[in-house]
Amino acid sequence: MALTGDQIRFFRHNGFLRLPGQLPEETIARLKATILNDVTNAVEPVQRDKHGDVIRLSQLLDRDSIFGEIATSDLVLDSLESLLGPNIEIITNRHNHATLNPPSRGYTAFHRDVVQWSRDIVTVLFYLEEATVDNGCTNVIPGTHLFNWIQNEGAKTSVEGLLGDDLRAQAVPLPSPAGGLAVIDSQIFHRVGTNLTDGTRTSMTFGYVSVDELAGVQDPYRILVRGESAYGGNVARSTM
Ligand SMILES: O=C(O)CCC(=O)C(=O)O
Repeated sequence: MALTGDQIRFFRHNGFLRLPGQLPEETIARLKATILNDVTNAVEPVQRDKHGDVIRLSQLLDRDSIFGEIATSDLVLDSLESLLGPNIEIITNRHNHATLNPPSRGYTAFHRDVVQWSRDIVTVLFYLEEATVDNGCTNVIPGTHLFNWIQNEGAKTSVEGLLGDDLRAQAVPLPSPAGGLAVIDSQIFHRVGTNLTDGTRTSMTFGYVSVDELAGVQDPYRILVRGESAYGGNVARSTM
């Protein structure tokens, strides 16, 4: 569904937005079953916590066609078009993963999804289980996507060490029903909440960008999912 002007303004101002619409129960069940199968069989690439438990499945788009089907469905792209314009690519080398957030994971740090504000992306979170304050829903610090004077250290996306208590105190939880979707500006300070329950809190995360009008070559890690790869650069090449 296309976003309203107020939803677009809210996103630009605050750096996050709950998207309209919800994944149907049957889709959630298919996604969860596929994820559970790969977790049970520890199909690489996976990330584990300090106890050796799988906490993340990477490279979802290579695992099963259902992931691409849902990540590029009209439910998602119709809303993203309101933010990114008609030409949209999905990113395969950032996000593209499922997060289980088991209680054993403990505290996770505030981070940005990309280091450079001029290379921003938007991140869509697909909640496959209800996300609550207790089981570690996403936490965001509203408006901090505009705080580009707080510079990440080197190539690290973590900003935890750079945050003062004054800013940390502004964090808000983003609970969601199972099947709910949220979009964040990837420069916003955010973290997966701490899971204080016995269960998991499974989500999928995909990153999207507008087609880069100045890219002379196709980035092999980006796949056009809507519109066209419209090149708009000047013809002349500088010799600088
Ligand atoms: O699942 C979440 O709550 C957030 C995920 C996230 O921050 C990430 O994958 O970078």
